[in-house]
Amino acid sequence: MRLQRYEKNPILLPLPQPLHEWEALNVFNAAVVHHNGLFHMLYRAQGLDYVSRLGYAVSADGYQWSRLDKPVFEPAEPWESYGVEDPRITRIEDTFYMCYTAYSEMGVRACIARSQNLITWERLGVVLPGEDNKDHVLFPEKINGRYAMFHRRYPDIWLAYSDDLVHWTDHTIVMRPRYKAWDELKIGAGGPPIRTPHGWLILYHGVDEQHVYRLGAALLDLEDPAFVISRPDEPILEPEERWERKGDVPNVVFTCANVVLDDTLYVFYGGADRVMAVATCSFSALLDFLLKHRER
Ligand code: M1P
Repeated sequence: MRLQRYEKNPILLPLPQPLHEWEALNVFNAAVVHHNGLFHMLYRAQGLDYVSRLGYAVSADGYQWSRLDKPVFEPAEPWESYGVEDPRITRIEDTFYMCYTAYSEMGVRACIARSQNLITWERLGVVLPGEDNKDHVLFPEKINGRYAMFHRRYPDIWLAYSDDLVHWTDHTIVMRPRYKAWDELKIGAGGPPIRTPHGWLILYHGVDEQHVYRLGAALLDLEDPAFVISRPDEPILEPEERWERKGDVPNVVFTCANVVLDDTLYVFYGGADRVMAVATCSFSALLDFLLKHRER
């Protein structure tokens, strides 16, 4: 099972123009949500200063995008001084929550902000204080009465629970890297988990000893997402195109966003830490593939 790339990828390129210095070098690893009939994207942008800021773009079809001239989210806290990175947006009831990585001389920190309109954001702060952490993403609904979130304590994907989205407890490992596989070195969650009748469908990235980033899929128990129902051996996307192999960091496909519309799964991903792209598949076909590879 492989994702099909959009034939006119990349969908977003750096803009080396005077008004866009902040996104002159790299635009990648975006969050995307579908809301009120439009796709909304918050993408990570770097200019020549290498500071990561978040830009906003909008699209009717997920392929053609229009963007704003200025970033909508920029470093503002001491722990964000080198940038705000890799947004993952989850809608819970009427609020959008953005998980993002803050980077500074202190290291990387897992942060959350919230918004009603995807443009103006209110920070909730660092949610896993005192530890290097990233690749966190919220579930779209509470599980057994509590908010749930994946996060990455190197090199594994972890699950944690919270009553208020700020204090997180009951940390459990969900998936570890696999010995001598495409995901042997480290792994991290992709976009928000997707509820299906058979379990939570998730996408994740995995890295091998040659530092090649690929994407995989898994199915987790609805009541206890620490229980893995299916994790096929094969990746669903790996670097092949020139703009996935060459960029700011070579051989990277990295996703923070998945959207399901009718039976199409749109996977938005960064190519080589330089451009944004999209690939799709039939959602029911991916679910069938996962169910055929059930582990127990
Ligand atoms: O350069 C590849 C990726 O490296 C980091 O991801 P991770 O620590 O999960 O492997 C991030 O900096 C990510 O943004 C980047 O795409």
